[in-house]
Amino acid sequence: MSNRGKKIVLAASTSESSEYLRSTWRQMLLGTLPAKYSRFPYYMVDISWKNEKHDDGQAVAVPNGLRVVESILLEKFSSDDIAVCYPDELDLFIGEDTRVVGIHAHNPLGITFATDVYAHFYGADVEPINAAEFKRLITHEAIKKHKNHLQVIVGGPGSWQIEKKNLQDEWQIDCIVDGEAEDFILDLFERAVRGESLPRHIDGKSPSMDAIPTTKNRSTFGVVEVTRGCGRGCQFCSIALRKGRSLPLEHILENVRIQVENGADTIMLTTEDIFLYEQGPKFDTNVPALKKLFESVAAVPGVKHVVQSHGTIAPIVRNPEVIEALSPVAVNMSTHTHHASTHPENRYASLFIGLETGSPRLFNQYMKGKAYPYKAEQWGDVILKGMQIMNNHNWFPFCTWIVGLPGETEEDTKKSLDLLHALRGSKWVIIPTLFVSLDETRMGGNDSAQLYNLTELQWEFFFTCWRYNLDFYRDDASFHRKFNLGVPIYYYLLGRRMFGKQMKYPIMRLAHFPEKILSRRLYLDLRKESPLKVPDSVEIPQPKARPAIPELELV
Ligand code: B12
Ligand code: SF4
Repeated sequence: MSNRGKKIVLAASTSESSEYLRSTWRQMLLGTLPAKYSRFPYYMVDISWKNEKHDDGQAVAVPNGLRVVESILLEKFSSDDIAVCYPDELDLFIGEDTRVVGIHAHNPLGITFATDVYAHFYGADVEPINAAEFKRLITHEAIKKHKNHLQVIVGGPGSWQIEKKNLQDEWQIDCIVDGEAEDFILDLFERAVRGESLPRHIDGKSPSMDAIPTTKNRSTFGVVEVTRGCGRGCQFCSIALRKGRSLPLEHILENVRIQVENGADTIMLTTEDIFLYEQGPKFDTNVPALKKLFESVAAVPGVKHVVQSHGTIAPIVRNPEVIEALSPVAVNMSTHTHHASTHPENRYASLFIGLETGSPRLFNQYMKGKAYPYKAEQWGDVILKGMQIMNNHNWFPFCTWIVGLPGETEEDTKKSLDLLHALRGSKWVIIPTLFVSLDETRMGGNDSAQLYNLTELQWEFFFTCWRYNLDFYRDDASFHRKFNLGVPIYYYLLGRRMFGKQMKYPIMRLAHFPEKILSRRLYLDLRKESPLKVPDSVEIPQPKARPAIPELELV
């Protein structure tokens, strides 16, 4: 190509576009594993961030948000004016005619929940693969070479990270878009194409649902949005105040068809909470509508697999029949398999669920809407019951739990440990994360938790989670032998120096040290049964005593 380039180039990093082995888990690892060691066969897990591209060099799959941007731009610009690519192909598309480069940022520096933790185990200044790949994109020579006649716009759910780290000027970003952008994308890009100066920062607002276009090309993991927003009001969450709204079924199905036409065989129904879909008042789960959604998506010719992103656990306890109703699609058509599943092909449905804490006090303070219609004091029971219902139907959730919420006391951590003990033997993954203070949330003024400050109890919580995960996912004796030896070596060479002695006994639990020894030093004794039991049922408080839905100003 004589390189005059495309007027508009849209790009996403390789690691945020990756759908390697159809594994969301692997993509999440790219957000956490250190780039420095990425060339070593180090991680004992098969990862890659190489992506498929079309013959002309354009990307096959990029994050859904960028596909929405592309779709809006196509309302005004010709497809000849726009290219969507990964960093390695920027040279092909950026040239004399290029006026704007739009970049998607899901988690560009790896400083959000769950990711701002694990790279640090390898040293204080180690950056995750995701951050290295984003840097490779934003500092690409092709952008620098043509910067005098183009403007750079960065948007996406992680764009805030760039401002937080003061990198906007160093990376020569003209405009950072934070939040939903449907209402102004066209105007913004038209201004950039005309060479007008752009605002340095734009805060997006929730658009009306009919402003959300169907996409025109494939999204990573076959992501198809089914709802926007949430409204349960958790104070640490950036989506908390955006009211939950559903996209019309026909819009969803059109997006599914587009994914399939462009080569996807797996659809990820994407939402903050799948149970919000076509909900009734006060978060009433609409089981018939959900069933129809799942069945309609599954019936689109070419769809082989259906997976879902996020959900909350309270609706499962309130309406257990929803799990039964969705299982014929969610389990039978899942991409995930595990030998603990009783499905004939060992399939299981995954669902990302934030469990966050076992402390009713912290729960009540920061996130009581998450349990609605249950009360904060019932949160432990809701988790135990919900887990039982899911596991009985071969749903093995992927859960997160926040360590170091502001004001967390030893008593709070013990409550979390007690609940963790009771969850032993569940079929799940539990990822401990550290509290991250996001500017745009109501907890934005707090300090984020730091690994270096964790107490022995918090470390115990952290490594007990990973011990569970290891036992559930890697019950392979030779792996365990290597791993068990590696842990003390790590502790004495690096861990002790970086995180102090309070890490010692907790990390030995990860290495399967005998509980007989550990129980003298740690809070939990895993040889014993937990005194907490799964309740037969969890009663919804009577109307008068029902917890109020937290006072929120929803947008
Ligand atoms: C699907 C999904 C995933 C999938 C697929 C991700 C992918 N690469 O495609 C998986 C499961 C792999 C994943 C992983 C992670 N995710 Co994720 N994910 C989502 C989810 C549920 C949907 C994303 C989506 O497609 N939304 C629909 C599109 C339309 O929205 P959007 O991307 O925000 O795009 C809009 C605007 O941002 C803007 N925009 C987007 N791109 C661009 C580009 C330009 C140039 C412009 C101008 C505007 C613009 O316009 C769009 C229309 O309004 C969101 C929650 C949500 N509902 O958004 C979480 C979410 C984005 N993920 C999040 C996180 C934290 C992660 C992880 C770090 C792990 C984790 N703890 O969950 C990893 C990181 C992965 C990595 N490689 O680093 C957080 C981000 C928090 C934050 N503010 O930093 C969210 C918000 C979930 C949450 N509530 O915590 N994720
Ligand atoms: S339930 Fe809470 S954490 Fe989850 S999306 Fe809603 S407000 Fe955010």
